[in-house]
Amino acid sequence: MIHEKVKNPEDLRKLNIGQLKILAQEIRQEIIQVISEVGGHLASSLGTVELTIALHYVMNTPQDKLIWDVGHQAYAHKILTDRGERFHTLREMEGLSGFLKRHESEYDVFGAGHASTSLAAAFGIARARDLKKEDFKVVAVIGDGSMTCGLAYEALNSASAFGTDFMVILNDNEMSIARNVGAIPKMFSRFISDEWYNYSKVRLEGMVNRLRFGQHKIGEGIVKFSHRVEEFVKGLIVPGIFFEELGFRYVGPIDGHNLDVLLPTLKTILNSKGPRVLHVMTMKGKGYSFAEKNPEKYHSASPFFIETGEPKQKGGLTFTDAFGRAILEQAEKDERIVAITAAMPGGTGLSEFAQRFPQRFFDFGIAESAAVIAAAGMACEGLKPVVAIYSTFLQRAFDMLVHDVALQGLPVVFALDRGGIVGQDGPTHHGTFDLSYLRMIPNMTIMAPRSEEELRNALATALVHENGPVAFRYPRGGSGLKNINLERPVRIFKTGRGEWLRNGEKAVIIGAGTMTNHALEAAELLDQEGLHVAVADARFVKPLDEDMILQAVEKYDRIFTVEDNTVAGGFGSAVNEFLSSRGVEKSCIMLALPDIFIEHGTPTELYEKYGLSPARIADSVRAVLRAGHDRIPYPAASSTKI
Ligand SMILES: Cc1ncc(C[n+]2csc(CCOP(=O)(O)OP(=O)(O)O)c2C)c(N)n1
Repeated sequence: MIHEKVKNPEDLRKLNIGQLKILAQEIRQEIIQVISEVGGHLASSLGTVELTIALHYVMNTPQDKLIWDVGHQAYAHKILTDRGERFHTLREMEGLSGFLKRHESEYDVFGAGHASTSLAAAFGIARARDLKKEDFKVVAVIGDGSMTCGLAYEALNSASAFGTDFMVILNDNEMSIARNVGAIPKMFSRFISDEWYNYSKVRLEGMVNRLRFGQHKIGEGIVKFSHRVEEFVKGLIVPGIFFEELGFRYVGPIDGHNLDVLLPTLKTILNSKGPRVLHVMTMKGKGYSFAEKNPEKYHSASPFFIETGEPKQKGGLTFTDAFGRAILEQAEKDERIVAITAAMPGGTGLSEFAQRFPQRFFDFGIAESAAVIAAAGMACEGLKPVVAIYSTFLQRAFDMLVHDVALQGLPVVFALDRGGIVGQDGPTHHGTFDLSYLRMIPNMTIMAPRSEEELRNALATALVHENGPVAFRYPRGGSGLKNINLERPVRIFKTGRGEWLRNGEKAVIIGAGTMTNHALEAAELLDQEGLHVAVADARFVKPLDEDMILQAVEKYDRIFTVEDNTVAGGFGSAVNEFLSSRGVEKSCIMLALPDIFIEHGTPTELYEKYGLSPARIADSVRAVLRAGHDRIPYPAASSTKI
């Protein structure tokens, strides 16, 4: 196996083109094999195997800087940069990260997980190089999906104004997670369907095929014919008028799976100067037929059987499913309801809504900020916008929440999926800041439903709320609770009212969201030891159920709060702020995530590590009640650095 001998780009550069082609096949098999076991971003990574090989081959990495966008397409990059032997640990706790991480490898030049950052990062690195009078190449790879985000254009705008010497690879597979949306991807595909392109492609392939890649002579071959490729390259500029107008030299599109074409073209463009774009066509899922046919399904796959493509485990009802159903149910009754997503129609449960109400469905692409402002605009005109975004990606639109929605008191509903710990996608994807960043915004109402049924009620409640925005956040997966019935009549919650779930003797745990379920389980464990604690569901993180908290203070010696949000400014913080504002001497003991970036691992592992599993909650309560500890020590700040 060639790939066992190729540990890093230096080894790679010793291979000839025939060996590179075999290596590509081997890496592809390795990716399919490992992802079928551990799950992960299969389709995107299969699409970039040749591109990765070619880039490391022609660039002098790690001295030259290669910057990937999102980082979900970088599995081949990991395998080829001294991490091949650990690749099977991908996404496992303490194993390799599923994204890019500066602290994992010197080849991971810029950490990523959120989209559309690579161009600005590359610009910054290239400018720093120039100021320091250093000499290396900078290449940023960005997907067509990530080009739907304004950040990419902000970077292009500055980069060309400074005449920055760096190269952009537009990795175009005509897909975001779902089919790409909007005018810009359409423009890219016009380049491809151009008759002129087809003519040029034939010309380039003919020319490159005539290059002689004899054993070990690939470098020579490229140099010898580079002037002809250069000539050809000039001819390719015509369709890139868009980039050209932005001050970038445009080349392409070329076939991103054909090393015979990729290598000489990359080399030539890499060695030229100024801001430049190479447009590369790739196929998402390339080499695994199920993923080629259904790239959306395999964008982020859970473990699957290679032969059938079927998932190894079938899940039950999820919060996302319940949200998808609940919004359909509401939309049938009220035609002012519109649904908005930012490139995640499937992930947020809106696929069926999109089919049923295409006129009332808006996918903005990876443009969370614009999506939120547009929702505010719709609310101005009396529509009822429901913005469904993952908690972590709404961070992108923080100012829009403040300035465009809350300040104007507009009734926009935010359905925040993937709140709390998401698991193996790790620190870039955990939704562990939302209660804090939402709570500090005036006019904001925040709910945290603890079950799929509560989520349905939370949506109904949010839609009748007319004074300002309402957000409700819920985790990845399902609550696993029995007796969930999504057919019962919906309940409109009284704003700022929680619910007592069980009585106890000395202590009470007040939970936010699904952590309330962990609290209930913890209480059952403690029952067995003769310690009876009460449990309440806060339901609203803002406004707080102040009466409930005051009752808790009166009735119980000890009050605990539990949440899967950072301890900094979250639910427990809110309770303590309230207690202090009322001059209550007691404070609550906050069971929450520590003020660090939480690493990747399964939710079960992470709840256990950070004291939020039922058993660990019970440990904390026991330590306070039995041993008289006053504080629960947070785990040492071994913060994950990305
Ligand atoms: C800010 C942000 N919003 C949403 C996502 C979720 N997301 C991950 S990859 C992706 C699609 C990216 O498409 P593209 O750049 O074309 O890469 P491809 O997967 O097609 O290779 C999306 C929407 C994200 N990572 N970051």
